[in-house]
Amino acid sequence: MSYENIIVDQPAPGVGRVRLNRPRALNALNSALMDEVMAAMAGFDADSEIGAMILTGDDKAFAAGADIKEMDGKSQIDMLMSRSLVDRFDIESISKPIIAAVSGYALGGGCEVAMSCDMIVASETAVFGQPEINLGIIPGAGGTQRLTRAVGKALAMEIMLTDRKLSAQEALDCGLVNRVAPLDEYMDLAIDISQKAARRSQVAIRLTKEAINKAYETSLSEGLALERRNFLIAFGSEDKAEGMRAFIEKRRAEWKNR
Ligand code: DAK
Repeated sequence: MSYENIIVDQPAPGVGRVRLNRPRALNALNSALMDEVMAAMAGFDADSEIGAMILTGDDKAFAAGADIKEMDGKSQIDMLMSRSLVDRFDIESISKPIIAAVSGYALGGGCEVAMSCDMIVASETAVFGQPEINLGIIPGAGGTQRLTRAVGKALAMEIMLTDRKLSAQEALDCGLVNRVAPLDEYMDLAIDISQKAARRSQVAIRLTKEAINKAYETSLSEGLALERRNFLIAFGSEDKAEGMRAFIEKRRAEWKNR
């Protein structure tokens, strides 16, 4: 499939990568781009050769937010009736791990998309923020919820009420990102982390991701019940038999993803 707003490749065995490619607009997220991102990710999700995905931009910008020029002139009803950024980036529908590799600006919807991913690897130049307040709107793709859960109320308030930006190091210190690396190394690090997940049993990976995400959605007892259910599903898999046999025989497991 050919795309106009993204570049899709496989930088390492088992790893699919989607690069946002509107550099002149700092990868602002317009409707066409978001539809392409989701189509590419759904393709990787359905591809048995792919075990994990990277979503990235370029060195200057992961994404500077939803496309303000596209939103300008749209009415409330236009936004209601069209599929929004939130609908378009339906992260819940992707079962494989997604690593956001962030360099430069991750602002507004860009920050929200990165936070929707399962892990974030940042370059030292990354800048995170939710500057919607400058436009007279509020974050609408999860910022008030995901950022607050990640960094806590005090810092979330400062970021969203005063347009306080976070450097990569600050984002690391407050738990928003997993890792920070120099600009010329962050992508290799994201690929390395992706491969570590891609090499595992995809049955166990999928069940683990579902259970961790549930921790944000539910009470402890419901979360524990889902974990137990997923544990038992994993316990019945061919990969469980192989994983335990390989340990006992002191060899590397060969996953069937069954
Ligand atoms: N949209 C459109 N174009 C953008 C853009 C954006 N978000 N950000 C940058 N650009 C464009 C600029 O207009 C400029 O294009 P030309 O004028 O050259 O044609 C080009 O990218 C380069 O930008 P600058 O010249 O401004 O570059 P600088 O290095 O000077 O500044 C900057 C970089 C990132 C500080 C600045 O560009 C900036 O402040 N950008 C806007 C950041 C922002 O406000 N982001 C939040 C957008 S609002 C929804 C859910 C969620 C959302 C919407 C709806 N629903 C549920 C319906 C999300 C909303 C948002 O994200």
